[in-house]
Amino acid sequence: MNQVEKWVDEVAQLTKPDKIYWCDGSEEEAHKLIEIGIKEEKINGNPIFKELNQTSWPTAYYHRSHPTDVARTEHLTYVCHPDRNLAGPNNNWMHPDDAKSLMTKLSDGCMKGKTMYVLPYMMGHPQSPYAKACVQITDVSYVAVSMRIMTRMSKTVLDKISTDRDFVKGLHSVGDFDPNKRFIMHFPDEHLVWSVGSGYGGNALLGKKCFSLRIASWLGLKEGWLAEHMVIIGIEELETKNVYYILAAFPSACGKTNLAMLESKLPGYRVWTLGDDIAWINVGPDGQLYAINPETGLFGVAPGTSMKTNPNMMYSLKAGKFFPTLITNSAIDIDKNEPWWEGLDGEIPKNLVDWQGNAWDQTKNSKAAHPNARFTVSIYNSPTLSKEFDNPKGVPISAIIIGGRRSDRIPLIVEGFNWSHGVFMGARTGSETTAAAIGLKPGVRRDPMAMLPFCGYNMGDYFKHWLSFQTRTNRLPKIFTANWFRTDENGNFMWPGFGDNIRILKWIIDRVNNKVGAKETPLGLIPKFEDLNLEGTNVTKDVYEKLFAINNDEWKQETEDIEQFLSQFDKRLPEEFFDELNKLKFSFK
Ligand code: GTP
Ligand code: SPV
Ligand code: MN
Repeated sequence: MNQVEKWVDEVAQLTKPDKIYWCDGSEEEAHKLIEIGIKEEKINGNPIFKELNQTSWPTAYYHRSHPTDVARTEHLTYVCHPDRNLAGPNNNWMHPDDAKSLMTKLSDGCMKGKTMYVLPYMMGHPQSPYAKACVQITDVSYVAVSMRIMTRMSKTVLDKISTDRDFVKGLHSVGDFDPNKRFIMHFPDEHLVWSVGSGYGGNALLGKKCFSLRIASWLGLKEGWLAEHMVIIGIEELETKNVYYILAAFPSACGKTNLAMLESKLPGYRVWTLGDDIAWINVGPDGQLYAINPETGLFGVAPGTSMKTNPNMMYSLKAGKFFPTLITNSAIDIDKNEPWWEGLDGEIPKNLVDWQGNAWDQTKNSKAAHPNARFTVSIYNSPTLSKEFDNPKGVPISAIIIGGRRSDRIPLIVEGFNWSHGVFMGARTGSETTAAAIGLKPGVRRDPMAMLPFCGYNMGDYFKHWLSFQTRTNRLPKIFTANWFRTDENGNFMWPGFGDNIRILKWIIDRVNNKVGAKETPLGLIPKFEDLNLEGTNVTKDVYEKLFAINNDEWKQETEDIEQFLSQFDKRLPEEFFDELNKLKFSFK
């Protein structure tokens, strides 16, 4: 028995499945799994999959998750380092021994009567020096099919493991969906994720947030690289044919997927997609930062997605190329057998069932689709896919944007003075919480680099790790902070956003190329009105002033909030941050 077989055998002894099925990731197999999901497996009495209209939505299948299981559950997510301080105040912690015995109890016999699927997959291109071999075990076809879309799943990974030896383990069971028996446990030193009780997204597709961010960030700390919650895009200047690669971190449901597939509103520019959620970043041989996207799929928020906001995504969803595309927890137009969500183009269909399967009554003012309804679609379906997507070396990075969702006080775009100031700007970023996680208090929370729920170790050490790149190379990209979400007195967004975000990306490229100057503020450098191309928008000089306004009282309060947040990292906080905090305090009194 090789080491994978040994591990699978151990897990089977504990979980006691009826059958064990080794997946090969083929299209034929995906058809078979969908069939099983339609005819055999059930959640809450409902079949796992329902076929949608194959004429208007070719290859699309519908999935309804358990009603208590519709988003990540941060309060049930633990990072189990042997030492609590390594996990830090940013993580729930349990001692690995205690976590193991709890999970062993919850997993005993949890696959009785079910099939155990074994999924061998790579995160990253198999030829990439940065890629990692992984095996996930699961007991639901939805996860097996989703992983085929999201990762490079293939039996050849098993050969790689038998020579490389090192592989990342993901053990997943939906259990009985009881929220009281739901845990997502990470064992960073063992390269193991163990998740029971949830079949949803980031809780269940263990190659995604659990491995590629929580465990990978820990590997990155030890090995000198970064695993980040970031978009990777290429911006092509059509005249010169130059492509500038940019990374952008925004918290969950704050615009990454939309930015990744941006349809430029400025002639002369085109955006190429490389990733919409996760970037692994290494210092390349030439000293530049290089990024790869370890995933191959897009697990995106459906509500708000339309031909108006994200036409490239609508094409991808209906492309009918890579099999299959999954739609989870949207509403269904029962006359057409098509998925529907708030914000989709066209009239609201007359006969809708909501995401829980009940006839939808529009007068009741409830949402038909769950606000965190999502689609799972192959990135290879995307008309904007960059030709560098499969480049094992990744792409060289010119700029990093870190953002959040703030209705007030945060300017549209700000450039950091230098790397360490930029890192501080990223670390102090806050964002209003969204439906992407269950049980979060509404309002603003600090979310450094959009990594608060995903950093697999103490964030004090994480900040130092970011700063340490200054000592490794002098070719670091510029860092910017962005906020597309500032509102006016009536609560309306002042910035048009979506395809118009290219106007900000253009300014960033102009800054990278030293083509334009900038205005200095206590927060960093902002664009001069005349350097932004705002032709065809409603953004007047007056709106520009409001988008970039820095109000003393708001910032005095913001600074206090930042200090309070950072103080919990105590002695682990880098020196540089105290200097930056003092500068803020001095500026806003
Ligand atoms: P995760 O998949 O959870 O990591 O989310 P994400 O960061 O990829 O967010 P996504 O692009 O799916 O956008 C989430 C929500 O933000 C949707 O409701 C979008 O319509 C909205 N949104 C995205 N970009 C913009 C923008 O530029 N302006 C405004 N006003 N809203 C936006
Ligand atoms: C997020 O919440 O940031 C997502 C969705 O991308 S999930 O896979 O559930 O984490
Ligand atoms: Mn995300």
